[in-house]
Amino acid sequence: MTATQLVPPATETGDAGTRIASAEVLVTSPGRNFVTLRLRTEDGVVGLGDATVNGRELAVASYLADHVTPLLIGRDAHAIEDTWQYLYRGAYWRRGPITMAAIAAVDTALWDIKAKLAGLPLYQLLGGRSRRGCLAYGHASGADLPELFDSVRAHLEQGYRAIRIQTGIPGLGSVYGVASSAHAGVGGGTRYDHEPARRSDVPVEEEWDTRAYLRHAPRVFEAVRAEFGPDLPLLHDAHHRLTPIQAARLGKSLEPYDLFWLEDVTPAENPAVLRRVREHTTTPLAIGEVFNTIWDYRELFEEQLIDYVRSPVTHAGGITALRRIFDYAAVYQIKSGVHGPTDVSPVGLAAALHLGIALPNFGIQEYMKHSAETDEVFRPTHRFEDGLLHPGEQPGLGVEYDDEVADAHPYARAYLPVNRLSLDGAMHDW
Ligand code: CS2
Ligand code: MG
Repeated sequence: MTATQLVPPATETGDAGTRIASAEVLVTSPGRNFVTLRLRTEDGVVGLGDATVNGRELAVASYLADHVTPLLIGRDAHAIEDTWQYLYRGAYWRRGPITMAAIAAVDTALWDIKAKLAGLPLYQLLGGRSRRGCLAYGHASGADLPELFDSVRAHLEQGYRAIRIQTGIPGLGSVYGVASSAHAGVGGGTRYDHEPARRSDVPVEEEWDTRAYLRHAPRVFEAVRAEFGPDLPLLHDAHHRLTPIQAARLGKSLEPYDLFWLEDVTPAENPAVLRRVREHTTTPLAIGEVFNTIWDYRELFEEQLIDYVRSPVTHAGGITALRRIFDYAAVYQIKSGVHGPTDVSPVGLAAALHLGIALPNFGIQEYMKHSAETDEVFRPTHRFEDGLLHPGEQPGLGVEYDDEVADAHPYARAYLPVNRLSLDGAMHDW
């Protein structure tokens, strides 16, 4: 090849056996909906990627099946970076959750294949192990303090070493992130899985009152510290519901209770407002579960306005893109805090764990535990021991998709809830 020739396209490189021979978009609903991309090379090596966007699943399935999978056939499965750029720059319509989840699925599946071809667990290709395991946090919640305390105790018994705290608010009905009393525990019949978009024709309507919340939150943390002592790392999610000045007040009022982080205090569209919050409080801030690209973080990193990055592999363009985000974050002493509710599939969680165990600036991993039905479909091999998550030693991601079990759980339309103000019923952020 002469110096003026273009790089050969990925369809002309690689051994014949490593070219992509098939690309399937798989939708299943073992209790909740998941979208998975499965790539297979000519030699029969299989890679999986998670493309689930909660409550909008079929949009990603169509983006992949109608516009992306036809482009993958014949490409060299080894050309991960070129394929990423081809799908991102090539589409012209960049960014956004649907596009980035689709690219993430392709990227993750290609890393799975590359690691299987190398005969290594994926984390070995990302630099190898940097720690014994990934510190996980679980979700404790309760309609009131006694229920919340029971839920915290149940999590401690399960070995969690860091716990997110959400509670009901006096005077309000159902509130996001709070399990009903029958489901406040974890494990077995009492597992907490409030987050899934509920199967219904219209979203459930929840109720909100910011003043009541701002009054109640510090009381809850005061009570939890009094009951469980000063050591336990505690987290809290404000779910994008506050104005900057309300967020500043919340951060300040929670300072005595030494939070590990306060998450998503303001809406994601205008991240620079966190300057205002930062001026007023030393409570550590986390954001990013609905961000999609490295550019969304630029001001936040360069001005050190946050402490933890919440993007998951699934919604930020895959392992390739998230690794770049974390490297950029490391320049500013900012750590990972990867999103891991049950709507991130076991494939997305496995990808996060392989990345997390290798990362120099790993912080914490959210871990809600998938249902037994979900694990029957995906057969994950990661382990949770003594509060730490381990990606396992299987070549690749360590996840296998069981078609027979998956097909027994067909897609069912489901929606995330919406949120209305108690005062006048106006729509509010949820
Ligand atoms: C939540 C999520 O885990 C979290 O921090 O904010 O459960 C979020 O509500 C869902 O993933 C939405 O799909
Ligand atoms: Mg959150």
